[in-house]
Amino acid sequence: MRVNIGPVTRLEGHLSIHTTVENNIITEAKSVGEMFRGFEVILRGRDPLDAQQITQRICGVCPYAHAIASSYAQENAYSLQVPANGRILHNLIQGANHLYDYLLQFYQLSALDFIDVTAILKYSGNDTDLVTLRNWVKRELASDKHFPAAPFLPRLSGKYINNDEINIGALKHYIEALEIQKKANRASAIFGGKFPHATAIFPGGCTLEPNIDHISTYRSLIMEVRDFIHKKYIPDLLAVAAGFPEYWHIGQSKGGFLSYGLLPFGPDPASKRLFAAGVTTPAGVEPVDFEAVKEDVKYSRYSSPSGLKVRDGTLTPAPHKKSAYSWIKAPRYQGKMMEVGAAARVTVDYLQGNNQTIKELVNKFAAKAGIGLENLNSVLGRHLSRAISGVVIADFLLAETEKVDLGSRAMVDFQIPASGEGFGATEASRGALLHYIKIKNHKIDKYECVVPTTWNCSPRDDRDQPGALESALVGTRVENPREQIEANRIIHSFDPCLACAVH
Ligand code: NFE
Repeated sequence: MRVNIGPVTRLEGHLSIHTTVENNIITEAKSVGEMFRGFEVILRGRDPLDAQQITQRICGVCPYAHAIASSYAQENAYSLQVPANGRILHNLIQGANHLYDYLLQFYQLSALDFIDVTAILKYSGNDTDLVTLRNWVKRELASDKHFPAAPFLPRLSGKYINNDEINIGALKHYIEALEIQKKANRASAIFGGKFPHATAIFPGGCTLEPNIDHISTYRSLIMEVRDFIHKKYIPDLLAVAAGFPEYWHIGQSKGGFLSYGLLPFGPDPASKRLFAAGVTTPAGVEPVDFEAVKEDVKYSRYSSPSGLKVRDGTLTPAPHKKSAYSWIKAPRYQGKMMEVGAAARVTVDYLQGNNQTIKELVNKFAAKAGIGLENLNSVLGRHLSRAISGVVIADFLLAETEKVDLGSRAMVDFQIPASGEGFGATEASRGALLHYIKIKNHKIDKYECVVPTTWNCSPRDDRDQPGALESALVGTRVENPREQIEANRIIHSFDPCLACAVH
């Protein structure tokens, strides 16, 4: 039986999954990116300093990651020495965006796959938000007219958590999380200028000169976010995990893990990072080589050559290409499929022995759940990895604020050379993000972005190997093949962003 799930909701953009189901098992899955964008084409011939602004418009969720990757790439191309303050402000902007994004992903994009919204019918308190929600849900369920209580109902059929206290508590936190996300975004905007699409992130630092008001407001906002992560997000996630322990084993991708590392401790992006870079192999973990990244297009709607290295990348749309089924390219590392994202970031860091706190948190939660490191490659593993990342990043950001040298510049002066090239790599919330810039006659000659969801939601490559999400879906048992709540849980655990994937 063939079932097309799509467009999948509770993610960014236009993703469909074409599944084949036999005897309630998904035997084939095709990840279909349904839209073309073409930012790399837009960038050609422009002033290089447009890049960190224009690439932010790839996405309204992770714009800062694109600005940071672009800034690193340009700093590499211009041989810039960034002042310590500049890099700290980059970190403060980018790190707060990760915190916002993890809360958005858990509460708004995933929690309702597990939490039973109909439990709100039993709510008898007088919290205004919950009373409103109860009335919406009641009206939708009681009437034969359709009053969708979006985004809560309608929903897919399946098992949900059977505990009113957990369900109603999580629904309350769902609403509170929106306010907390706003605080994380305000924190980013203190130094970035605004959310989304920061004006102040530049190669060479940050155009804002930090003062004590900036620092103290930022700290108080991050402390509130941190408090919410510890007191609400983690307990809610653990309650979901306790109700669905089988999801430590469901949704495993069948390739390796790739992470570029996140949040450098020093001004040079090559300095030690809070999360280490690396690529997993059957033997352990190895350093990353950007030259090993190539993008295949056998099943992508492009007529440009397949298997090109990042520095050689080109983009010629071919909407009617016969073999193709997606607008997403298929990046591969040494020809192998990789999963990127929080689980990759945490696993790579753990295997590198880079950050002791990450190791301790993984060990603590793994012991509690009775799982091992390898179970981070699962639906719940991806969620847990985001929560662990949130804990570590919030503490890092507070420590970074102590290092700001008030009265010192956050930006270096520079001239753009007539020609040059550079790579910039970071971790967006959804994973490994690489930008490449080539400059000729003071203009952008080539710009390439290899983006997290391009890895995770890629179609098959030239050797017919599936992408990470495709591989994670195959073999999954679905109770109701027409709806596939199980597949939706897997898709959401990757937190796809199709705007980024097709860029
Ligand atoms: Ni549009 Fe993004 C992140 C990037 S994902 S959200 O995180 O880069 O492909």
